[in-house]
Amino acid sequence: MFEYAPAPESRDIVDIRPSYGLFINGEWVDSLGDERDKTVNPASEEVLSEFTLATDADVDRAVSAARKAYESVWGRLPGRERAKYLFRIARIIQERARELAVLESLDNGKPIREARDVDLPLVAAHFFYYAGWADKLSHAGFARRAADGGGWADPRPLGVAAQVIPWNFPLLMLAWKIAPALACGNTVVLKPAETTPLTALAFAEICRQADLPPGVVNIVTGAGATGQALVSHPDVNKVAFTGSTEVGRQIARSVAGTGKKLTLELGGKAANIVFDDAALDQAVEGIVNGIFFNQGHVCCAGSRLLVQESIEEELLDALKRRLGTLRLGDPLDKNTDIGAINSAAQLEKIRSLSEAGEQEGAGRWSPPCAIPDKGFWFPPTLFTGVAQSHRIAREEIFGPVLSVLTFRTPAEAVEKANNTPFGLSAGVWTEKGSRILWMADKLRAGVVWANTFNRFDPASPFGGYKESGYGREGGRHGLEAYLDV
Ligand code: TXE
Repeated sequence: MFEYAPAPESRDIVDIRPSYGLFINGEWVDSLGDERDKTVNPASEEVLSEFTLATDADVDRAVSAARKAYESVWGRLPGRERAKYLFRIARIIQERARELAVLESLDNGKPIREARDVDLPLVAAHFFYYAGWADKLSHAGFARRAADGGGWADPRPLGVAAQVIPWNFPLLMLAWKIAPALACGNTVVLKPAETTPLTALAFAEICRQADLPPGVVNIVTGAGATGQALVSHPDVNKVAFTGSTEVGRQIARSVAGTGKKLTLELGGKAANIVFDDAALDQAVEGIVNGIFFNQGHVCCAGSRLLVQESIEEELLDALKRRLGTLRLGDPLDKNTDIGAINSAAQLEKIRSLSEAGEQEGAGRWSPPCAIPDKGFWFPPTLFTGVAQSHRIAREEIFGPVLSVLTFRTPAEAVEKANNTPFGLSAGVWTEKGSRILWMADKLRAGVVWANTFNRFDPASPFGGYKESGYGREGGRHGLEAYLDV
């Protein structure tokens, strides 16, 4: 293990209230019920704040506020006016980026370096990107003269969007959902995850700072029951969900036949495929980034390494050396590579699937790694000799655990990569351009990265095949999910 001088970011720059209400119609309001929960810092188990578990009646108030704002203001505002608000929000996020990064790191457990250098720049970029679209929806191919000359196809917002987001990228998932919805003229009721409500609540304040008209964005906190009340509210026109495949299925069932539009971004079990001609040092960095970024709490994480048999030993040696340099610990320390697991429940899931890996006969390896006494932690872990039938090769672990499988030919790599109920992403490492194109064509994944991994851009559509969900977020395709024509 390497020795580092600690370089902690200051937590004094964030202002966390002891307790939060709901953000409805531009105001902080108390719940009509009295149920509350606590959000904790997963690195220390210290209580950060209390938040409200919104009731059905609270959700109803939020949806009514969103409806009123849609009918009276936002749905009628010219795109160039909506753009001004979105640009303003983007700039405020940039100005407050350091504070928001610390808040995210405290509530989620992610390393501050990642919150600061990845999450926050992408959050601002999404608002800038969709601000740029708001005044162009009547052009750029969205509005079209019908082919037979008989009329116009005109893009229209849907109305009220119900958005339910997970805990792995709390503020970034909020940006992915709110920015395109507002750009298209919809209003929003968003529910953050129960373990990470704080940046969504901070975003409510940003809406006030940006003078966003009341009711355009409403934030209701709560657990699954609040999410269920929100997505099944009869006055909602659009449902957008990111989370587990199981809850995605339930939501699809509850939305079926209601006329609501639905996009689902669910789990994954991505293959990161390394050929024998790949630049190995670069591939090792890509593998580490693919599975250990954000503790592996990433829907598109490269959780299955498919390595060409002839380089397995060499690659695993290099990978183990690299894993020995990863530093696990205080998420607010700028040196930290591996932060805390977001919750006790998620830690339990990672543990139990890892135990299943051992029981099924895979070889388990982790670098020497001191685990802090308090908080939820899991060391970077490799499983070798993994068979396709093993649970660790089939189920989403959503933690810092990599399952290593081998292949001989490109065709075998494709077959193994596609042998999963999921289809969100994949990575290919090779120096051969023709092979990259061939693989990208054959892989049943919404995103295929070549000689890189986990690279995001607001202009690129993101979403899955099969049980990874449907619909796309990001780019021009992300707008279509919030428009009727
Ligand atoms: O997800 P849930 P959990 C996967 C990952 C993880 C597993 C469980 O494998 O280990 O899911 O995580 C809200 N109606 N992903 O339990 O329950 C909930 O309050 C409406 C992949 O945290 O799906 C939260 O806001 N909403 C993933 C959100 O759904 C409901 C990200 C996600 O929680 C609801 C997260 C209901 N019936 C987990 N029940 C990804 N795709 O990135 C819960 N919620």
